[in-house]
Amino acid sequence: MTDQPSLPHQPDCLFCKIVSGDVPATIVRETDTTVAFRDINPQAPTHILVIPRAHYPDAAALSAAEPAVAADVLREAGEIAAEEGIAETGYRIVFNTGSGAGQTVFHAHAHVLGGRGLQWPPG
Ligand code: DGP
Repeated sequence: MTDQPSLPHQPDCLFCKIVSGDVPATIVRETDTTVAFRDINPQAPTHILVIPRAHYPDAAALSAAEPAVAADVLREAGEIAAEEGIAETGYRIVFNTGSGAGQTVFHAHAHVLGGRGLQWPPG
């Protein structure tokens, strides 16, 4: 049996705890590299977070270290939009990056938002 390389993990990270099942969440999809779950404080009728299983503090760090996993996150976001029925009317994928942009959880995540009209520019 070969050893699996361990994923980057931060014991104190909320989203790492969702990945491990130590914090409950409403999971909508999972892959070998990603987990998607409903946001606890939804900002739109559909508001789902897609995260890598591995801990990277933000989308820039994820895409620099693991571009294929960053692509997995984006592909999952699109699949979820189709499954949730928001693809036809339009939806938004948001990566808040840095506290000045509103990032509060420092484990890379894509917000998938839709089901209502979305304004531009965002606040
Ligand atoms: P951001 O502000 O971009 O870092 O987004 C973090 C999101 O995480 C925010 O929309 C709320 C959501 N969130 C925070 N804590 C929890 C939690 O315990 N469970 C779930 N499902 N979502 C959470």
